[in-house]
Amino acid sequence: MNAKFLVLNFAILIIAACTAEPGVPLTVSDVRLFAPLTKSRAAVGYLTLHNQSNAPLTIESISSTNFGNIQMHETVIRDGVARMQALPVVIIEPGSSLEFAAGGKHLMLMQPTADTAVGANITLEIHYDSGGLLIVSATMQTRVPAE
Ligand SMILES: [Cu+2]
Repeated sequence: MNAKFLVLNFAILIIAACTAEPGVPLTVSDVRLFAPLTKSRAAVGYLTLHNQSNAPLTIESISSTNFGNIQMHETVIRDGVARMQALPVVIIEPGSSLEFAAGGKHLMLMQPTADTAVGANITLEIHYDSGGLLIVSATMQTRVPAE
C-alpha cells in the first residue's frame, strides 16, 4: 500500500468537497441566527465566508428584507473590557475563509421589519466586490443564554 498516494487522494477529496459551484467567488457555510434574549437587544448572526477566487474579496454590506439594519461587528478586548466595534467592510484573502463566531466577528441584526421570531426563515443578502450578491437563508434559533 502506497501511503503517499492515499494522502494525496484524500487531499483531492477534501478539495472537491469544499469547492461549491465553479466560478462562484464567494460561498458561505455554518449560517446561524439567534433571536435576542430581550426585545430591546439585537439578534446575532454567525457564518463562515469562503473566498473561492484567487483575488481578495471585499464584503461591503449585508442586508435582509426582515431587518432594516444589519451591521458587521467585531468584539475586541480593550482595557480588560469587551467592546464591539462596527466593521465598515471585511476583506477575505484569496482561497481563505473568514469565520464570524461567538467572541469575535458577528452580525448584529437590528430594526426588524418582518417576522424575525424563533422559527422564522430569514434571508440574508451578502453584497461584495461592487455588485456581487450572495443570498443565503437560515432559520432564527433560540439564543443560547450562555453566549
Ligand atoms: Cu455587535
